[in-house]
Amino acid sequence: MKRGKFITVEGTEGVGKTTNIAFIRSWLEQQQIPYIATREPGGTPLAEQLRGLLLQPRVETVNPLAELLMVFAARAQHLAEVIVPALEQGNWVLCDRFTDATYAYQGGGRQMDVAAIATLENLVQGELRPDAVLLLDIPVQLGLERARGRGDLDRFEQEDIAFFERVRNAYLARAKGNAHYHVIDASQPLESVQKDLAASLHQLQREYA
Ligand code: Z5A
Repeated sequence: MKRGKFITVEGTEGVGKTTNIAFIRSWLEQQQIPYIATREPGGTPLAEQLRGLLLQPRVETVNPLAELLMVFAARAQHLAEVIVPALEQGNWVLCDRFTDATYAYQGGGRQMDVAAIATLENLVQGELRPDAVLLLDIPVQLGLERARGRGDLDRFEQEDIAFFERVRNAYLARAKGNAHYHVIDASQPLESVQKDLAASLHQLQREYA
């Protein structure tokens, strides 16, 4: 059986991931492509518990290495239980964030050693990498204005603007010259964002055929 495509959706705060993932799902359904939609951190009961621990605001300072290891612990479980079996059964996997988020948030935002992230990536994923990264990009200030209209802030959302500038720069640096990244201008009106997303999805579908 032909392995499915592994597509991830990435971006900083307020880029519209949730809104646009709903659009991608309806596109996949229209094309009658079998798929599963999942998210990181999370995607299994254990990984969702780890997500809760990671996002919960707390008084105790969270050690960046502890945070990084929790992200990859959740990922190992998610890969074994959900992502790899789904791909092997021929499904496309649509994942809300994956390891590019680790390079952006822990590498860029927390300024952790990128080589340590790469070591864990190889250990946890082997050779598995996304076939396409749909990176929704938006100026940080605009994204924060959109996101902060939503109410209570999680532990990451409480970071300052410099943190999110580093996150955005890390994403854009990874995307540069890398053909499997599709950088989409998410500051456009939603209709234009979704037109660009559909163009990327059609390209992927052609490559898969
Ligand atoms: N994290 C990490 O540190 N390391 C890792 O390896 C991984 C994750 C995997 C949880 O992520 C946190 O985990 C994340 C990094 C960390 N940090 N945070 N925070 P998450 O993905 O669950 O959380 P999120 O970033 O808040 O995602 P979200 O809920 O999908 O939010 P969103 O991208 O902002 O999407 P939205 O709710 O669809 O859009 C926000 C608002 O903008 C909403 O009112 C929309 O109606 C509006 N919107 C959307 N598009 C438009 C356009 N085009 N025009 C105008 N308004 C728009």
